Amino acid sequence: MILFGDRLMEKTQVKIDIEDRAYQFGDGIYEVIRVYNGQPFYLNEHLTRLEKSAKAIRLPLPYSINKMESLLQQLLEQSSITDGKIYLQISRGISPRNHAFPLNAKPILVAYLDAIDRPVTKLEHGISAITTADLRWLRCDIKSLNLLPAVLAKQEAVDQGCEEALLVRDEKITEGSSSNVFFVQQGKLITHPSNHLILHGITRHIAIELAHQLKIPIVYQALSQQQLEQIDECFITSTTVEICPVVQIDGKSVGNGKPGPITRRLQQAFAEIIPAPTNV
Ligand code: PSZ
Repeated sequence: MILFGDRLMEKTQVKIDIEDRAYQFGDGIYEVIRVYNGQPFYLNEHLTRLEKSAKAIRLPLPYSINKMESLLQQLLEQSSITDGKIYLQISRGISPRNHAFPLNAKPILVAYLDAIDRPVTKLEHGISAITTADLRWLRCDIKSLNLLPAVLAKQEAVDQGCEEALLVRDEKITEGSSSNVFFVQQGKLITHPSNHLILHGITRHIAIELAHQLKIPIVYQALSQQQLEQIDECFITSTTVEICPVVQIDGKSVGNGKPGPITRRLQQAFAEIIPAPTNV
């Protein structure tokens, strides 16, 4: 079932208009929310970020945060899926094609739930990454539907047999094509400051909180591509990939080529905050 506006309907009943601005301009915003054991994970944080993205592109949200929470709850309750991800997008609406904002278009919410599993093999053994140019715009903090540069970067990684592309702007690594990135050097975590050049990932924020709890020092600094030579560990974070070791970058091993001890401590701490099944 798909949540279309404030109604649940069969996927085959949903009609997307060819003049939907999400379709023609990528004019909209989205969120991906993890569901563990029937419970949306950090839902408030995702909806707060959605609200910020909406404000940044001057898109009036069609429903209040409370209303969206209850709609998403309905989406979860009618589904047999207990472990998955909710994709939620809001388009600026339907109007004859014209770049300027339409006067009377109504923003359209679409959300659905897909089953997914934790990426256990990647979490255990780590992934490989490449570096490539960050060709995105200057408001990467907005979770906008315009993903073409991210799509191209990810495909470049896949073409080289890798799982993620680390993006480089002005010789500095910003983030992954669909993840935030952290490095470990001499016992310290290094991550890009949360400015307009990166998405302020919810999982990044969780990793930072866990690092504080574990008394792992954090430096908010962009790592240059040259400094990659000196790092001991690397991991990426995202809603679906959680805290995932990166063991190879551009064909070179990170550290000894195995997930490092600080990454492992953070992964362990993350596993402990995943909601357990509730007894019914
Ligand atoms: O299922 C997937 O492949 C997902 S779910 C979320 C993402 C990918 N990526 C979100 C993301 C991103 O697109 C960029 C450019 N930077 C960072 C992230 C991580 O954000 P959170 O932790 O909020 O998912």
